[in-house]
Amino acid sequence: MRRIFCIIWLCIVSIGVINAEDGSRLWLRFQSCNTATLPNFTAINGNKGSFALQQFQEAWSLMTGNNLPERNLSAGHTLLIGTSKNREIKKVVKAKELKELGTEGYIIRTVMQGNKMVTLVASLGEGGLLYGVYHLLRLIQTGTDLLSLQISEKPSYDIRILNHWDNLNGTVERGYAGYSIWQWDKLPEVISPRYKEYARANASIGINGTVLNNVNASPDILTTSYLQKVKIIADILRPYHIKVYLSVNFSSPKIVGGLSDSDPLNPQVQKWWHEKATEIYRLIPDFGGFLVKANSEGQPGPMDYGRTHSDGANMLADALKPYGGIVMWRAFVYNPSPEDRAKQAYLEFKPLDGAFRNNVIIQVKNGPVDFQPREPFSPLFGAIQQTAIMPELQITQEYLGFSNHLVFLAPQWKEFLESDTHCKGENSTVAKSTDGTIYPHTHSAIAGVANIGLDTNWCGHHFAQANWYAFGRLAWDHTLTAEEIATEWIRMTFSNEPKFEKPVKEMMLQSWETAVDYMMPLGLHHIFAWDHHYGPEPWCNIPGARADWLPPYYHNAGTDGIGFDRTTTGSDAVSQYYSPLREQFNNLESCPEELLLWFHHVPWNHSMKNGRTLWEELCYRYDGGVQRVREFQKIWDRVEPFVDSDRFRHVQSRLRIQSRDAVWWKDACLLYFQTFSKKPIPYDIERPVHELEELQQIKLELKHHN
Ligand code: BDP
Repeated sequence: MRRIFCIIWLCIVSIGVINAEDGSRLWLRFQSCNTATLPNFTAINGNKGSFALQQFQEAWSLMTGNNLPERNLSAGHTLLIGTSKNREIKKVVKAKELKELGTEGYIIRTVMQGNKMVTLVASLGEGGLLYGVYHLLRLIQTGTDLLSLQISEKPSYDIRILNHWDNLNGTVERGYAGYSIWQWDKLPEVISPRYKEYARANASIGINGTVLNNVNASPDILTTSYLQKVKIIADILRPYHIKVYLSVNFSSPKIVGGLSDSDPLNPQVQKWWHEKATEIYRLIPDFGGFLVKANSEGQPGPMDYGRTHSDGANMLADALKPYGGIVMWRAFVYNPSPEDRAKQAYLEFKPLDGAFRNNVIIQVKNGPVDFQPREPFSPLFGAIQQTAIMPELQITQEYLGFSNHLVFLAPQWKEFLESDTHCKGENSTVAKSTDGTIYPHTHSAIAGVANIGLDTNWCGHHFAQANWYAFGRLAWDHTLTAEEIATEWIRMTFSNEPKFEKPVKEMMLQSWETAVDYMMPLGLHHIFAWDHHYGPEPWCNIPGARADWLPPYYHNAGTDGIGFDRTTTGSDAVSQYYSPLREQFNNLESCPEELLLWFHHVPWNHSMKNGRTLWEELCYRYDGGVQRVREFQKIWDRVEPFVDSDRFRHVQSRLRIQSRDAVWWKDACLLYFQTFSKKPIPYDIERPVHELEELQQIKLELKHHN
């Protein structure tokens, strides 16, 4: 009776606040007015003092107003949460089963014991238990029937890590959700409540590591006073099974340590790193390790001293080794040279395959150039065999409309993870070549550049939360489909109402291809405005600037056609791929049209598979992108009855911006490329509403850009 009263009361309260949803609770709203979807648990039991059990109780009391009574298995339906050491668990689950799933894996099962019903969450370790509890809570939140559960899970990747590009002064490089959540100036004394909320959100999706600071790293992070602040954060994240890592500046021994250089072969330098590692581990015994951007975009590195990437990485790896730490060494390298930028990382790293210690992982962006709206996968995937290699995805939308555009990235990441590298014949996907299936290494890992800031809703755009969510879910299980992930997220973040879920899901699933179409269809890339990467500037030509930082380098538009010739007669980037991919990409007819202008310089009159000329197809793609954003606006307006008014209005106004931006992209690109193609824009598509000259005058002052 009391429970029913509480639920009614909670419903009244939540209806009262339904207009005041601010997105701060992410997908962990635990708001349940619908008693029908709540399981009929009557008691809870498990390891004494278990953190996972506490987490369940917290969520349960948000949903029902009460904690579940803790008592031994009794009549009714007991929830049992325990590790393999728990007596009750031992009765139902074989130790071998749990062992096979490792310390992060878990089993969720509903069984009958006599007349007692038991739903159990079991794992070898506390980490797995926590993940199991969040899985169960997800099932409850999404309205799943718990009566016949038979779940066993273990993660695809060992290390599932966020990379914050957060600077120590509180700004966030390529961050579009306000200032950094790490309030360095207030630490170690003042502890923001956000740290704990952050930890819980990450734990709920299986993220188990975080790099706190920008890859363009300030050496200050390794000073003792900063390390003491880092320790506080690590202490807060620890119960949530999240390890802290740091980006380090390769010149730290010289800058922080006062040494004469930072040469990795200098014994003084090696000693400095060893001592630094000892200091760090004294403060943070489970410290994860270092992330390093070296000899890339002006950052210092071993090559400053005539050494190699492996000399640099191995020196750091040796310092961390005694404590179990790892080095994530980035392969994002390119120089102003006549060589195609897309080829450079491979040229630099492929010869070093096998030269790295086994606690080094090479971190490679999904595409060979940068985080463009669409790229082929980097040819390093599959090609590096003796050294572990980890994908780096970009959650923050640096190249996809910041926090103004609704772009759900799971489809992009799925396309990447499922790309077949052919490194060991057919079905050698990127996922399998990095998760330990094809090349077993000591560690497997995947990183995502975070989109989190101090904004109330964490990510700027309410729908950008879905990308944080999707990254965690895919890192945990890369076989999940984008649709499954969207379903879970929509149900927990907004509503289980099918009239909301269905259209919104369709919109999310189309949103990435839509953005590709209104920005850079058919393999176009990097035609952004100089530096801030928001709007279109395919014409951008700054005298004296590095060619590979300018759009014409990538699109090569001329009266003869458009696109980057990376075939065997061009830059020959195709040859960095395994057969039969290299032949497929090399041939104009077999190259996937989505990547056509990435690999080929194509005449305007080239006939596409649907019979249109390339020029016409380009026009239809841009226009299609614009039209679909307009559809998104309609979809969103129609679901208004199912959304609280704050989030409704917020998303509605962002879609208006996106719609205007899509037209801006279309007009800018088509009018500019038309100066080369000299062909009319097909008459059945929308006419440009801007003048090219007008668009060329736009110079955005973007306040979030650092
Ligand atoms: C580019 C970003 C730049 C980053 C760099 C990197 O524009 O801000 O520092 O990548 O990943 O995409 O190191």
